[in-house]
Order: sequence, then C-alpha cells, then structure tokens
Amino acid sequence: MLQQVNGHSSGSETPGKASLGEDLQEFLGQEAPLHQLDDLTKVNPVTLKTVLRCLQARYMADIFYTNAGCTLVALNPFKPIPQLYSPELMQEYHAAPQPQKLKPHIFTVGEQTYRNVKSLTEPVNQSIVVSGESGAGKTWTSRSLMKFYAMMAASSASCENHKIAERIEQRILNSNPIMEAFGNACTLRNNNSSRFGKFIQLQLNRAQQMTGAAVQTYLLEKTRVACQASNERNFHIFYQICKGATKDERLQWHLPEGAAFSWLPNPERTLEEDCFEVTREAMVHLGIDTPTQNNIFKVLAGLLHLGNIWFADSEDEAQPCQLMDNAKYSVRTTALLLQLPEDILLETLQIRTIRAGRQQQVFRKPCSRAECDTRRDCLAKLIYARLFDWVVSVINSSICADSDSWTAFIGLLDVYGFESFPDNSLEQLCINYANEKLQQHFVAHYLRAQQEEYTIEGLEWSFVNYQDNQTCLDLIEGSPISICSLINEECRLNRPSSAAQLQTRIESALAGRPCLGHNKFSQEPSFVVVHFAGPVRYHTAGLVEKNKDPVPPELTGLLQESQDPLLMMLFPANPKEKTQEELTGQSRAPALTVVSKFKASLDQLLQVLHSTTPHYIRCIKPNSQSQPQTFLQEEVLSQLEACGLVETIHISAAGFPIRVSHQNFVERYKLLRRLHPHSFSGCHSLYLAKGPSEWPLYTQEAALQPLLQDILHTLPALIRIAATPNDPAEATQVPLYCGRT
Ligand code: AOV
Ligand code: MG
Repeated sequence: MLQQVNGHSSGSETPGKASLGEDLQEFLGQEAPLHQLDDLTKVNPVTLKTVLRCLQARYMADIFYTNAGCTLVALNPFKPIPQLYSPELMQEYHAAPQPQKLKPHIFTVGEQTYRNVKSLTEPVNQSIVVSGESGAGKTWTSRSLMKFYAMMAASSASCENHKIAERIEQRILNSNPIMEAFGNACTLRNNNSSRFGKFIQLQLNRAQQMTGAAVQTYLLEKTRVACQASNERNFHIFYQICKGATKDERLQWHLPEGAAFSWLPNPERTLEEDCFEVTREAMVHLGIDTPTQNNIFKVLAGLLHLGNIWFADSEDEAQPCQLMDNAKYSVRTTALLLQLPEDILLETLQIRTIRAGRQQQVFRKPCSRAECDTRRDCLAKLIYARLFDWVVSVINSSICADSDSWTAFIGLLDVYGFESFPDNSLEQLCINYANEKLQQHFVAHYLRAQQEEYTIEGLEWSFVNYQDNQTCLDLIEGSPISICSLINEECRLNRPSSAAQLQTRIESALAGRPCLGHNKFSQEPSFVVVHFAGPVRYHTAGLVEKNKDPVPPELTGLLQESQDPLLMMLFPANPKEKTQEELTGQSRAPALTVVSKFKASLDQLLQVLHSTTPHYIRCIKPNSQSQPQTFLQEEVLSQLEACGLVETIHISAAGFPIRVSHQNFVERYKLLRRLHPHSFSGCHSLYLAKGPSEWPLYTQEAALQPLLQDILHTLPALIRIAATPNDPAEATQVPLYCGRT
C-alpha cells in the first residue's frame, strides 16, 4: 500500500503549480488555511456561511477559481491578471497528466472537455454552461476558454495542417470582438453587457483537431438601438464609429466631430470597448472587406441620423405631423446614407397605408406624433436586427466546417445574465426566463437526476433537498396559463388593453402562484416574479406591443426601394415572393410573438445541451460596483443561495460526479485490457468517484485481477486502482464504484 501524494495546491504561488507542503499539512492532519481550500467539498461543515468565508478568504488572497464538486466557481477579479490567462499557463494545463490536480481553473474544465471527447470510443459532445448574473464574468470566461481551445488547436495541428488550424482558430477568436461590438452595450450592471445570447460549437475532427465552429445567437435586444435607459448606452459599434472614424470617413458618413445624436447617449464616456480598429481588423480576418465594412458603417451612421428625426404634434389630425426644426437635415442625411428617396422616407414615417374592402382600396392615414416616433424606431430596429443576423451569418460562413469534417463538438454557452433594473420590460423577462431555463437544466441534470440515479442503482444515499425552480418556470411558460400565454393571448385578441388591465389579468389568472408577487408601492402597473436569483418587478406598459413586434409593411417596402448595396441584400425586393398578407398588410394567421419564438429557440438549445455532457462554471460577482478587492458578503450570499451551491457541494461531496459506461471504461483504461468487457456484465456502469485526496489506497497492477473480482463479488464496493504504482504522484487513479443494473 502506498500513501498517496496528491496535487492539491495552495493559493499563493504560480497559478498552475501544485504544492507538496499542503499535502504534507493535510497528511499530518492539520487544517489548511481557508484560502488554500481548493475544493469547497472540503469545507467543514458545508454551510452557506463556511462556503462564503472560504470564497472570501480566497478572493482577498487573489485566488479566483474554486472547485465546488461538479461546478467551478469563478469570482470576478475586476482587475486584469494577465498571468492567469497566459499562453504558458494554458500549455501547462493542456500538458498536465492530470489537470484536475492543478489549481482550479477554467482551463481545467476546458482540458477536461477536450479529453472527454478524445478518450471515449464514441465521441460524446461536451458543453460548458457559463452562468451568473449580469457582470459576473460569463463573457470573459467564455472568451478565455475560446483562447484556450484555439491554443490547443494550434499546438495539436500537424505541420501541413498547422497553417489551416491557425487560420481557423484565429478566425474563431476574431468573431468575438465583432459580435461584442454589435451585440454588447454598457448597462447599469456591466460596461460590456451582452445583449444577446450565444452558443458556440467548437467542431473537432476524429484527430481532435478543431476544424471549425458554429455560432447560434439568441434574441438580440434590438430595442436598444432606438431606446436606451438613462445612464446606459447604445451598442458599442456606434461609439466606435463616432470616435474612431478618420477625417475622410467622418465626411462620408456625415459624422462631424462633436455631433449630437439622440440615440448616442453618454458619448463623453470612453470605455475600453470603444476600439474601432480592433473591430475593423477582426472583420478583415473574417473576410468582410473594406468596402463592405464602409457600407456597414455608413448604414449605421444613417441610423444615428434617423434617430434625430423628431416630429411636432399636428394641429390638424387630417394633416401629417410636421418635422421639428432641425429634423429636415436629418431626414435628408438619413435618406442619403441609406440611399432612400427622401420624400418617400418622410412619407412612410408620417403616413400609414391601409388596404381595405374587397377592392383592396388604399387609404392613407396621417399618423400621430407618437405613431411617427414608433415607425421611426421600428425602422431602425428592423435594419439593425437584420444587419446583426447577417453579420452572424457571415461569421458562420467564415468559421463553419463542412459537416463531414467534424465528428464532435464542445459547446460554450454565454447568455445574458440575470438582471433587475428599476424599469424592467419584455427584454428582462426574456433574459431572466433564459436564466431560469438554464438553472432548471442544472437542477434537472445534476441535483435531481444524479440523486435519482443513485437510488435506482441501489446506492445508499440520503437525499439532499434542493431549491427547484420549476414553479417559477411554470409561472412564466407553463400551460395552459402562464405569464407568456397571457401576454400572447393579448396579442392574439388584438384588443386595446391598458397596462393596468394587463396587470389585473395576470394577477387574477395567476392568483395564488407561489412565484408571483405584487409590489404594493409601485406607482405604475406591474407584476413581480420571484426568480431563483431574486424578485423582479416588470412593468406591463408596452409589454403586449413589444411582444407583437409589428412591422408595418410600408417600412419593409421602403427598405426594398433602397439603392444601397447592403440594404438591397438585407431587404431584397422580390415582389413575386410577397405573400398576400404582406401586400395587404393584413395577416390571416397570427404572427409568432417574440416570447413564442424565444421559447422555441430556448427549447431547442436545451435539447442540444441535454444531448451533451455538461460542465458548469458559476460566475460570481463579488460586488455590484465592479471594484477589485471588494467582497460584499450580502451580495455574494444571495448569488450562492440562488444557484444552490451548498446543495451542489453536498451532493458532490458524497456522490459520484463522473459516470462512464463499462465499455468506455475498458477502452479508456487499457490497463484492464486483459479483462474482457463481459467481466463487468453484472454492472450497469462504473462510477468514478472524484477527489484524489479522499483515496489514500493504491494497488499494484498485479493485484488488479483479484480486485476486480472483488468488485464483482462485493457489490457495492469502493475500490481504488493506480495505473503506475512506481510513480504515485503521476498515477492515473481510477477510483471505482461498480453500480448494479
Ligand atoms: P457577463 O458576461 O457575466 O455579464 P462580463 O464577462 O462582461 O460579464 O464581465 C464583466 C466585466 O468584469 C468585464 O468587462 C471585465 O472588466 C471584468 N471581468 C470579468 N471576468 C474577469 C476576469 N477573469 N479577469 C479580469 N476581469 C474580469 V452580461 O453579459 O451583463 O450577463 O449580459
Ligand atoms: Mg456577457
């Protein structure tokens, strides 16, 4: 029997290095200082308070990653720590015989997913679900993971493939600055807040080389292009253009220095994200040439001018609203930049066209000032959303591999985090709904399924209770009646309905639901949903309209008149394909609402996640002021409670987080090759228990046969096996639990 020397590492030195001192300390039975506890399953006892203290001690010691059983907790440092993401460190995790023995890091998770794909006979797709509230560090984490995979791809590529691998990996990385420029914005919670969800599949071939990637995006918050909450900003790209354009470009795009734009609030605030050059360079890498780029930026400048078109109230309802004083110039410039006929642009904003009657007679009705504003905003949203989708499709065509050139993927999920503002609307409802779905995936996959399986397998197990968010999801999306169904119903009925009426309908139809709250002090009509991450008050004003997201057909028609090459591509004029509904502006079948489409895309995402082996990274925001070295216990506590971390630790500490079928086990551990897989025929699967430090026993290879006999005869039994007993520190340890069918 050998005493195990494990790679349990202490917190202060070089990130990847394991410390022997600590092993000795543990061996001698002394308790390690709190900040040196790399795994929260070792906190004793496991309570919210002890877990919090441990994380705080580590944070203050500049240690930001901690294992929590099956999940990795990532605390946001709010300061740059280059050595934590250096290529050398990436290499160290990649090359380590057992990366899990190094200090906890997102690279351990990255490496694990990579090896999982590699080691099994049948490649199993992997996914990494990065979660956490807004500003917690999800995008940072997924970006760093992509850099890690790119490094591995480059280092694993063979000589002739090296150039290609580097190109593809570089292109995949370059998709980030572009997508963030177009889809991220400064909010009250995060200066670089993702305003869309993203799932990127990194595609690997049989040789585990990265051959490409595919990006799927979810519901861009397009309202932001025309409406920004106070102290927030529009998408970064607008600021990048205004700050980074050359003199000539300013002239071409009509963006004189210091020009004021209604849709460009807080232009004086410069963020590190305002780097136009980085975006342009990334676009070049992805094959968007300079003329196309200039076309894109010209259209975006056109949108800024469109936002300066303001109307005055009309004194005579039969007459169109007049333009405000300076708006004439804005109409002219918008028309010029978007290459639209100026008079038709103005008329489309001012006058609604209705076709009615059997003869499809055309009626023209001047719009009220508010309606003109809505049409202007709608035009901007329409253009921006199509442009965003097109940019994503260009990225995809540049990075996506042929379907026969890859066999497995590693999926990285980075969606907008849970958020609660003073004013929350449909955008926040969708964002928080997505977060509920992901939490449910975790609950269902890990907290519930894991324990149920132990019971089925006949393991001795005392059930750990956990917070199930199913009731909240039922409230939001359940059938037959839920918040979504009620909002959809209002859209379907198309009846005039005030914000107060909607509040009453929701409150009466869903009365008694545990997750529905009511804010008595609210001045405006609203309802409260008690999410797993906290209560959020949603205003009902505008909810139904946003859910309908109607696009007057005249607006699409207008854009089809454009002579601008980009707009011609985004809005092809093809009258043959026009449906009767488009021509008449009357839809027979109700169009899909925003929440219906979003729900469908989330369901699809969840299906993909279910088909993979998931890994979880929980990002935690130590304070809401984005300050380094500041750990606010209350704020962290609520995040720990929300994600059920203590329950996760309990289950992980006592459970078997890794599960491999015996077929794969035998394939993987060639050591057992002398044994026919049928030796395991009595077993359903083998559970590999985690945590080398809990397994002090080693067995020589020669002793393997009787040990495996033991497994078969003394079910259930816990066995530990080391592959190379001469070098215990490097040994591939295979602690086994043999489950029953
Ligand atoms: P999020 O993706 O979780 O929010 P981000 O990844 O954008 O949050 O992180 C917010 C900010 O925290 C970043 O812009 C960095 O300044 C900082 N940050 C995060 N992680 C690190 C790190 N590991 N090291 C240094 N700084 C970091 V949202 O997208 O709002 O839900 O929609
Ligand atoms: Mg983000």
